[in-house]
Amino acid sequence: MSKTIRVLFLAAEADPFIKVGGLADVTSALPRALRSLPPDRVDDVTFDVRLALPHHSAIKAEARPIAFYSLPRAGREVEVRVSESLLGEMPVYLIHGEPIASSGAVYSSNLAIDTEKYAFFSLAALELPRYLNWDVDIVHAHDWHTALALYALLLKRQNRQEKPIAGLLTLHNLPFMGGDLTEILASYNLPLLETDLPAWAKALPLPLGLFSADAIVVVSPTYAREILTPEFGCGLQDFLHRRRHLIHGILNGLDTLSFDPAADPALPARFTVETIDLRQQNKLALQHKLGLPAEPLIPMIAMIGRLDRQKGVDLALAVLRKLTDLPWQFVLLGIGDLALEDAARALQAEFPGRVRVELRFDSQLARHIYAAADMFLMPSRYEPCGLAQMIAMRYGCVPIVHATGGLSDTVTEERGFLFKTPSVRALRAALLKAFALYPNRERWRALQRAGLSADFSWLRSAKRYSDLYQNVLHSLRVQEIRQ
Ligand code: NHF
Repeated sequence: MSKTIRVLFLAAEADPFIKVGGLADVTSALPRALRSLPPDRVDDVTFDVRLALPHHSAIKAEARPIAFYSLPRAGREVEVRVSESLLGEMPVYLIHGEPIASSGAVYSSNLAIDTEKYAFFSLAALELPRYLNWDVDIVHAHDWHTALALYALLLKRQNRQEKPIAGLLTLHNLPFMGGDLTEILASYNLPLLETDLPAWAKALPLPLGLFSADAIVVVSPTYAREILTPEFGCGLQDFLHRRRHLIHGILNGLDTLSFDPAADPALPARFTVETIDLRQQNKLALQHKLGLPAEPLIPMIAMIGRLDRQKGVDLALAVLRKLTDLPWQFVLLGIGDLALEDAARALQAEFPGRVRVELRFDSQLARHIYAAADMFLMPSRYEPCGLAQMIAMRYGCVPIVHATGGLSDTVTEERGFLFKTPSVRALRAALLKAFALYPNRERWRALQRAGLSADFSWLRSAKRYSDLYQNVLHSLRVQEIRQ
């Protein structure tokens, strides 16, 4: 018998509505991949997945009003206005209300304001299915911003108010846990339950979401193991260890239709595994565009993304300074930490003939760089999944990465270079290895071909989420029968 599982995704951002980081790629691609899964072979299951986002002021999408209700708070009512937009065929609900309107940025520098805004969003979004008469089975929250919804769901379940709904949390970045909820919970008349969380975490959104979730997905199998250790567990490792049976590592996918070197309009020369020699034209075009010497055989190293200590940008800049007796060119694209931006500018000023630093967000230039450079540096100190290394491989740019999180799970020695500690020394050794292999065209091509042929599609991840949804609903039913 065919069955539809209804899932409401809750997220702070989703491409193309609003995008700050990699989270937006996942919350845009995964629900659509789930919706387009062919019906399950055995149970004939399909997914009606929909997405709710805060109606940030920067969102300009067309939307039609569909619901209007209010949340009781400290003796008054806070209005919630919801409008519906579409992403392909998927309904996207944009939730509007005073706490969202009064805070301009998606993420501000004021954690208290963000906590207030996302608490309102989480609680308002949780009520939405009732107003839509949409009989939701699973609420799927992402990161700290929406984790409170799972806690509120658990409270409802304890009160046996409505049909039990399962709660799933995908963890994209453990260190970001949100701000103190003690007063906010009280104002919405929600109790703070006794939990086995450490004292400092008892009233933070992400830990409460982790406590409440029926399943926790971590965006790569390696990061799922790493968060159980003191080095990566951010103080929650013991708490998480007690829940390890609920934790699943599922690697993010890549939008392989959009990131396709054979069809990407941003590339001067498009290519496939068979015509990989055409890549050379992209390199020459990029050297020309950026005013670097047109040298086809010099190794070109690239780095693209947020300029952040997490990403190891400081390590990359330090290493290049130590390797100036070797020929290379370096292209850096991104924005972020002001001190790192200054350090990058300083490197360019010192080596104007071989370094180009483009301090901006430019997705078209990024695609050109992926399709032109020879080596892609990603010395992240930790990396829950990482997307750039997958794009790099798909575009024939050989990754050199710290063996952590999703980098370990996507970059193999057949496709790139891995080093074990995030240090200048280890990164230098890995770069030297890459430089030594680079002149061997056959072996270099083999690395590129292996990367280009790897399967990073969302279909693979969506199938794993589909199995997990079904298992979670099954256990919930079993729990209900037992109670
Ligand atoms: O890819 C989306 C992204 C990850 O490693 C990335 C990160 C934040 O740090 O899951 O979330």
